[in-house]
Amino acid sequence: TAGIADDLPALEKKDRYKVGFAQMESNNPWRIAETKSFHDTAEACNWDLIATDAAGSAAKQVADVDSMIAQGIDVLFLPPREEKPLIPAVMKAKAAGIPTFLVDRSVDPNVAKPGEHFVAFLGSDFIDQGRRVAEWTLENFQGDKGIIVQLEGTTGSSPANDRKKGFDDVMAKHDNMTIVASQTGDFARDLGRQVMETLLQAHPDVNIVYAHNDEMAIGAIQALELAGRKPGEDILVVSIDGTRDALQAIIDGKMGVTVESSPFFGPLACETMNRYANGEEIEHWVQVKDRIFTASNAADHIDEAY
Ligand code: GYE
Repeated sequence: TAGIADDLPALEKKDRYKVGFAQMESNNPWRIAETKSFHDTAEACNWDLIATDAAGSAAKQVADVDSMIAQGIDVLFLPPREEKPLIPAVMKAKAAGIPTFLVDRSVDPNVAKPGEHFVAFLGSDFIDQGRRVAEWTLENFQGDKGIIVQLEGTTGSSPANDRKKGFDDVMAKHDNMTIVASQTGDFARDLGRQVMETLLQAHPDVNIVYAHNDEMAIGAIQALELAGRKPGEDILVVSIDGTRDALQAIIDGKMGVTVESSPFFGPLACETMNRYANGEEIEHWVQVKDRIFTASNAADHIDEAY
């Protein structure tokens, strides 16, 4: 196939493709919606889809990619759980001549590069998501001094790194805003709840909670309510994703905002892969544009949420 950067494996044009999707975990609605999106796309895009679930283990995710390579996939879609541990998987796929597209998370760009080791990253601008949450918070927080607790996503993952950076950079410019604690909740509801319980004891004066995803925000709301706090009244909860439970929490007045991070990657994966097979040069970052959900529009979007 012509027109493709010399050192990337090409993708032959075929009627059907053997496609690998190496999911990282399935313990939350976001991941389940993403996997479903790949399954839903398979028929329309003429894929024989091999989908695996690494159950939250980067080591298993690497092993899952190994076994897909052994099964002779034509193309790999990989959401790397963490930025560094999945680099060997990207390198092995390239060595095996399999074009790889990273979806929804990326790897350490100093080591594995789009256009060189993998074709492209398909996903959101996580720094901008963090920035937008911070800006919305600055505009809508009612008190004088913000005492902020941050619940971080999976340590070493690109969205956790970048959602923190975007938010922290904006808040650093505002003297009335203090981040008193920032701790991982691994993007999981239950851990978000547990971490919030602990942090609430250390910082009872917290009045803003920024969670890197909706699952942790919902967990935090549960912890706050158990402790007798009133999310939406005496504490502002802000987050990222746009899940059904988060939109409902916004409608119920318990959450202020969620900046969208869509899990529906199947159609974009199909389209990008076909462009590549046609010999088109693919931009290194196929960027997804995110909406913002607040009390003014949450009800309009809850029916399409997951
Ligand atoms: O926000 C989170 C999920 O990588 C963009 O991972 C994705 C994030 C998403 O666990 O809920």
